[in-house]
Amino acid sequence: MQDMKTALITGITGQDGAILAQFLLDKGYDVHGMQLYSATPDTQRIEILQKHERFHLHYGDLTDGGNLHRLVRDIRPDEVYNLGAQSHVKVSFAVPEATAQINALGTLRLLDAVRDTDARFYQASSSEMFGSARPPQNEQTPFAPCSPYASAKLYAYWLVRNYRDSYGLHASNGILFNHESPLRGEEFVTRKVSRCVAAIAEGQKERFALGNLDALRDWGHARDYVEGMWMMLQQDKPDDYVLATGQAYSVREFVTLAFSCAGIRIVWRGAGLDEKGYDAANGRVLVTIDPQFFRPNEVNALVGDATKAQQILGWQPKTTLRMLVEDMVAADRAALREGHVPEDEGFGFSAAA
Ligand code: NAP
Ligand code: F7E
Repeated sequence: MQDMKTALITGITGQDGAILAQFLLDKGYDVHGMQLYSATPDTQRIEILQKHERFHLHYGDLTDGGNLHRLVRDIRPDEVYNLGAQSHVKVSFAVPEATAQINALGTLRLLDAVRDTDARFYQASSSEMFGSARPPQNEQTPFAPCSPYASAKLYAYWLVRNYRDSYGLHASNGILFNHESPLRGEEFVTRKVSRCVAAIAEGQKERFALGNLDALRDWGHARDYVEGMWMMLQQDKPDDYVLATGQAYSVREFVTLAFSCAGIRIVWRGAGLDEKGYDAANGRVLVTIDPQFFRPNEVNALVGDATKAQQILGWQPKTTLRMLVEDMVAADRAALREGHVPEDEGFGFSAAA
């Protein structure tokens, strides 16, 4: 095919990498994904894509500059999507240096590998960079990062702008607010909740524990957001865009909604560490608070204003929070019925995380 484009995606095994890969394959792209070496690889999200003739996997690592240069030289991508990251905010307090190596210097290495090519570059910047800045946040809001994760992402954000201004690189920052899906990592709050609610609804679990229920987040569906990433690279000029729904919900509201999707009405009683969520039908405790899930520093409220993306890209989120939560809870219930055994409380969350 004459006009077939080639894309290189770092972080292909993650939520966004897998969904973006599918999106680009559907558009006729040749998709190359960079996969980290692991003795026990988890390629579940891309299993179905591996059968596709236009899907190719390469070992690579954002901490290895030579490897990135060779990949870009050999693949000669038209578009590079830098989605690879240590993406967990709380974990970044435990491994700040590794987070900086991957998220900050990793982006520098990849930009340098792309610098002398015609490839267009997408950087997975994050609403976390706004940190303690007052919502709603948009492209003009001053950044105030509150974690090693956010600080590393901010370094990468500025490098993208530096490379764009200094070398004329078509490099754009997508400043994305939280986006979720049934493919979301199990350590993020939405997926932890959808899995636990599914397990409770299927009679396989009694209750689970969470951290800060008051945090406000702007949760969208990842499939809407990967389209926005692609739209940014189709523009004549590179730029930076916020993608968000503009709607804020607390973690508590998310949990309430998830239970309602499973036909359970939850009521909240108590305050602070003593707050609990009860099954309104029988008084059973469903949710407790465990300080192990608190963070050294919390981002209280992230709510995005995506007016610029709407006006210039024509981007609009298509999925409501209710649709997203229904999708996630239904997928986790179906997985349990197919025989996936739920893990212990915490679902992969160790005290260190
Ligand atoms: P994710 O599921 O955690 O995926 C991260 C990916 O990065 C995984 O494929 C992971 O590989 C890979 N990775 C980790 N260390 C790496 C390294 N040293 N070199 C290369 N790749 C490495 O994250 P996501 O939710 O899809 O998010 C995609 C990107 O968007 C991330 O950069 C994230 O920080 C950013 N972001 C996400 C959101 C959101 O709400 N999802 C919002 C804003 C920005 P393994 O699977 O082998 O660990
Ligand atoms: O936490 C609170 C927690 O870990 C959301 C990443 O994709 O989005 C994500 O970062 C909120 C926080 O996502 C638990 O304290 C309560 O306030 O799901 P999360 P995040 O930190 O917002 C941004 C945009 C990114 O860029 C990141 O890569 O939920 N919370 N109880 C909890 N969080 C977790 N994980 N687990 C709990 O038990």
